[in-house]
Amino acid sequence: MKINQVSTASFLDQKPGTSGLRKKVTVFQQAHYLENFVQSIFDSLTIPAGAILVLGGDGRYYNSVAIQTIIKMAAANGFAKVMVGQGGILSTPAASHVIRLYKTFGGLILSASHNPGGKDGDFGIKYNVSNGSPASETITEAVFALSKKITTYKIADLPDVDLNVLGETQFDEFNVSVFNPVMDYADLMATLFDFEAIKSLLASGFKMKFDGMHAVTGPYAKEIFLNRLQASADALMNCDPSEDFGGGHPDPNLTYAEDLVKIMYAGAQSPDFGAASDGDGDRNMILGKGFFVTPSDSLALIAANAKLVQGYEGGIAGVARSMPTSGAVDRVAEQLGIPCFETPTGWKFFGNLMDAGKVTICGEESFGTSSSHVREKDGLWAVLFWLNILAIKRQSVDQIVKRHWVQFGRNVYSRHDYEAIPNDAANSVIAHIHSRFATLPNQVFGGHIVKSCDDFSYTDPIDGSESTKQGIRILFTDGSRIVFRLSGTGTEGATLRVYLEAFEPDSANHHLDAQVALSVMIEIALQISELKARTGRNTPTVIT
Ligand code: G16
Repeated sequence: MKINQVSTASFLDQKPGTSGLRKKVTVFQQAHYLENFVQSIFDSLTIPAGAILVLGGDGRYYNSVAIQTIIKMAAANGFAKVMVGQGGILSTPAASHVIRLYKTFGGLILSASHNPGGKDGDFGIKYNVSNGSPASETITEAVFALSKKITTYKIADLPDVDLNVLGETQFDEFNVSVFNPVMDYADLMATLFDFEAIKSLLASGFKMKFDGMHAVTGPYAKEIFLNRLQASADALMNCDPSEDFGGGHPDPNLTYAEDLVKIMYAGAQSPDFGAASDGDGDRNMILGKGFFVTPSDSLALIAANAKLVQGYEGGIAGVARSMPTSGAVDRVAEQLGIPCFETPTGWKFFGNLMDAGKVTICGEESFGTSSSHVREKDGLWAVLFWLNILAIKRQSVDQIVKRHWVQFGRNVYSRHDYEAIPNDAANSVIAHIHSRFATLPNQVFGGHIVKSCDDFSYTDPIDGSESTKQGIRILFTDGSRIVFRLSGTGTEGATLRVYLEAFEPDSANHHLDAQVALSVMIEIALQISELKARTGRNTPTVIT
């Protein structure tokens, strides 16, 4: 096997964000851009003899080109074997599972998640370590530092591998295995959930609709829902992956999963349960008939009902949520007498807690929920968890949520996103709120008294690492809260996220629409931040 050492010049913009490096496809298509980043990852590692690399992605445009390059670079950098999902397909949670199951060295997942795909869309690459978790900030910072001074990369002179044919190809000491990306993951789900109970729910006239958003979960959904749970074919929509996600934006929320939302809000004939997943299969949205379950409530409900589900019937050790996620799960943890951890945004912060056995279930307001069965968030897992709860309770989705609120109170919650605003404008909003930190406490806004404000910092309780500047919190004496944070996953300008929360113990008010119930908080957020004047935006791009 001939190994070429190729001269290159560094790019200075290869800083990984919340979840890996995400850029426009055209940026990745620049000569040496992908190679530089992959070599920087490999150079940050000590690759032992016999190391196996798991490789795959969400099937978006440029996926298969990048895979062929990475296979050749892995061979040149000392990996003994690359395991690649057939067709280059591998959902993020399935990749995490396969990394763990086969005790591999780690994996590269090619995805820009919920961001649009196609020639003019986004591409991304993320490195996951041997426990299946996204690499820590320490690793991603090291990769970024190396990417700024790289001068050469290594690539083997090998022919392309046919990604569509299952099986092994040997090149001298190096092996490429094209494997079925669905089966191991589907088998894992069958151990966690009561498939017989879900099957009888689906056979009882209960109607579900799962929207694959033309993204990676399609093949997984077909195997699990059609083959194993015997759902009818019309339970699935948009389950054929395409390179540009059917021209859509594969983000499972009320704005971008528009077709599913229409079906679920069509009145009496709507299905009983609706769900969607994103580009790489780690996000989920849960809907009932004309009813949206906020991701924060979904997390709380899953934790509260975990004992009903076979994989968790022994109880859960603890829960964790990202800081901007509502405190609904905290109330459940308190009642269960288990710890609840508050981490910065990003799944990578949960890995250590899970490895240490402190946390079983965790989630984020950004449509992510999962458990220690993998080290990633897991869209289909959340959908199956809900179906399992529904199969046992035999109540409607909205009944289950409303009864939960009666028991625990309702953390009314909403997120307002202002997408693709100029970086300067977004930074000026953040700087302005910072400048008010000293004077905000004790001020009264719309009857709410500011208790404190800060920029969230986190010290990992396991390895002691510090993460600072993780979002501005304005906390009120009555338990309400406003959080301002800049997204770390966008590729165009800045996305400013405003997270709004208020606690409502009185069930007489639980029927209120979140935007109505939070209207005063929304006004306060706009007033304190001067967002409209500073960004020129009068309304959010997305409200969830
Ligand atoms: C990624 C991370 C999540 C994070 C989300 C939102 O999700 O994996 O942990 O909550 O980004 O990040 P931000 O608010 O910075 O845009 P995904 O689904 O894009 O991989």
